Amino acid sequence: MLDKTRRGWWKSAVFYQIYPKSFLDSNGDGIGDIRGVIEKLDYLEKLGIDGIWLSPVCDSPQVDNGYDISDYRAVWPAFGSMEDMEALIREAKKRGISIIMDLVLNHTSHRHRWFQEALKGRENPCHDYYIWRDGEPDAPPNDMQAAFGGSMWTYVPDLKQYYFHQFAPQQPDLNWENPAVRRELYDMIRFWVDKGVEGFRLDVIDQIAKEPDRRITGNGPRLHQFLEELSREAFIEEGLVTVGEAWGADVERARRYSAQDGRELSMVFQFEHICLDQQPGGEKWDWIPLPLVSLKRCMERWQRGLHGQGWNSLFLNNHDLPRIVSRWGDDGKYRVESAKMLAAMLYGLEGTPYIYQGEELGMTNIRLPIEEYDDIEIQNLYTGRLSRGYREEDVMAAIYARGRDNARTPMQWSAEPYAGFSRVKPWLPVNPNYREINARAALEDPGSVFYFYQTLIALRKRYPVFREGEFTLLEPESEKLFVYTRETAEERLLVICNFTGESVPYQRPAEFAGAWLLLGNYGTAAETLRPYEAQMFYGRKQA
Ligand code: TEU
Ligand code: CA
Repeated sequence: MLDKTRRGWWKSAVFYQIYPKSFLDSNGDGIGDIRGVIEKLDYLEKLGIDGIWLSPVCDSPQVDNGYDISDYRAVWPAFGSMEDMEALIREAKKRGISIIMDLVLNHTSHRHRWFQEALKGRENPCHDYYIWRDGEPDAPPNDMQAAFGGSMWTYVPDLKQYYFHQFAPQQPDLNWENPAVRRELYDMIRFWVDKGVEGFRLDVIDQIAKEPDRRITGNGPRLHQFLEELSREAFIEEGLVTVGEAWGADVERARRYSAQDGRELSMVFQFEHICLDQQPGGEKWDWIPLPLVSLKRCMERWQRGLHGQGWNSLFLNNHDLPRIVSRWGDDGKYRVESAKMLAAMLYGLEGTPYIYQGEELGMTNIRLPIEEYDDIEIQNLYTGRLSRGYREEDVMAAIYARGRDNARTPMQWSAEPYAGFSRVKPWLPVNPNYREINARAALEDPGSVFYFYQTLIALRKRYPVFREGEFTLLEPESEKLFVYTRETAEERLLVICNFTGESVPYQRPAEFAGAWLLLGNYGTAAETLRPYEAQMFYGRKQA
C-alpha cells in the first residue's frame, strides 16, 4: 500500500477510472451503481490500483450522463444514496484505494436550482451565476459552435436574453467572474473532502475562464488566477490529488498547471497524443491511421518538457475515447498481444497511469444501429452530418471508429447473460464478444491482459526508474518500432514496442547487453520482434 501522507504520493500511484453507469448493476435495473463498485473493490485491489477516478455520481437529469449536475451535494438516485457513497469511500480506503471525484465546475445542468432561479429574472441573485447577453430571437451574440453541435447561445424569450453554453443547451456555463459562484463551488468541494474524498478530476478545467465576447473559451486570461484561488481555498489538505482535464494544454501551459510548487494542480490530463490520428483541420470524426513517428515525437516532447518541472497523466482510454486496442492495436488476431504492447509503451513512461474500466481486459469497440446509441454527441453528429449532405455509411463508419459509446458499453464480467453486468437488459448494449472477453476468463488465464497490467503496476512501484528516469527516444524515424530508454544514476530501462503485425528486426544498444528482460508479452525475448511484441529490459549501472 502506498503511504498517502507522503508528499507527491500520487506520482507512484496508478488510478482506475470507473464510469459507474456501465460498471456493475447490483440491483437489477440495468444501470450500474455505487453498490456495484463496492462489490468489485476486491477485484480492483487485486489489480493493484491506488485510487478510483469516479465519473460523476451527483444528481443529474443525465442529458450528458452526469456531466450535467443538478445537485452537487446529492447522489443520482439510480446510482444509490449518500450512505452508499460513504460506504464506498470507507470500503475503498480499507483497501488502500482513494476515491477521486469528478468535479464539473465549468457548467451545471439546466435543472440545477441556480439556473432555475436565474430564469426567474435579471434581479434574481442567481441570474449572474450564468453568462447572459441581451438580444433578439434568431440573432445570437456570435456564431460560436457548441461541442455537441449547434450554437453556444440559447435564447430565453421571457428574459429577452441568451445564455452561454460550451456543451449542450442543458449545460449552461457558470460565470466564474462572479465571486459568489466561486465561493459556492469551494464550499461544495469542502463538503466532499469532509466525506473522505481524497482527490478530484476537474472536468474541462481550462475552459472555466471564458470570455465569449472575445470568442475565448479555453485558456482565458484569468485562468491561472482562478486555478490558484481554487487551490488555495478548496484544496487545502497536503495529500489531496487534483487532475485537470485540459484539451487546450501544450507543454508550456501544462508546466504551469502542474508546477512542483503545488500552486495550481497536481497533474494535467492532456490530449495531444490522442489527437494525432485526426486529419489536420478536421474534427475527431475525420480520422487517419496513427502516424507513429508523430506519436513518438509528441511523447518525447512531453516527457522531456515536464521532467523535473511538472507532472503528466498517462492514458490511452477514457469514457470519451474509443477503445485503444481497436484504435492503435489489432482487435482481431493480435488483440491480446497488442493490448499488452500498448500498455507496455505507456507504463514505461514518466507520469501517473490511468486505466479505464475494461482496458485491463482488452475490451474492444462496438458497432450498433444508430437508434441504439445513447450518447448525445453521437446522435447530434448523425443528424448534423446527414443534414450537411454526408453519406450515411461514412457517418456510421466515423461513429464506429470514434464514437464515445465504444467506451461506455457495460463492463464484461463473465460469460453469463449480459456479461454478468446486470440481470436485465442494460441501458446500453453489451459487446457481443463478452463470451470470450470477460474478467472471469481473464482471472483464470495467467497469460491474460489483466495479469500483464497487474505486473506493470507492481514493477512501477518496485523500481524508481519508472518514476524518476530521464527519457530518451531511440529510432525516432522508425515507422514500426517505438523504442525508448529511461535512466537514473543507478538504473536503466529499455522499452521496445512493435506497433505492427509483422516481424521487425531490432538490435539492442550495447549498454543493455547485460540487462535482463523485466517483462515481455511473448515470454522470452527474441532479436526479431514478433507481431505487436513488447519488451522491457532493466539494468543496474556499475557502482
Ligand atoms: O469532456 C470535455 C470535452 O471537451 C469533450 O466533450 C470532448 O469535446 C468530446 O468528448 C470529444 O469527443 C468532458 C467530459 O469528459 C465529457 O464526458 C463531457 O461530455 C464534457 O466534458 C462536458 O462536461
Ligand atoms: Ca442499478
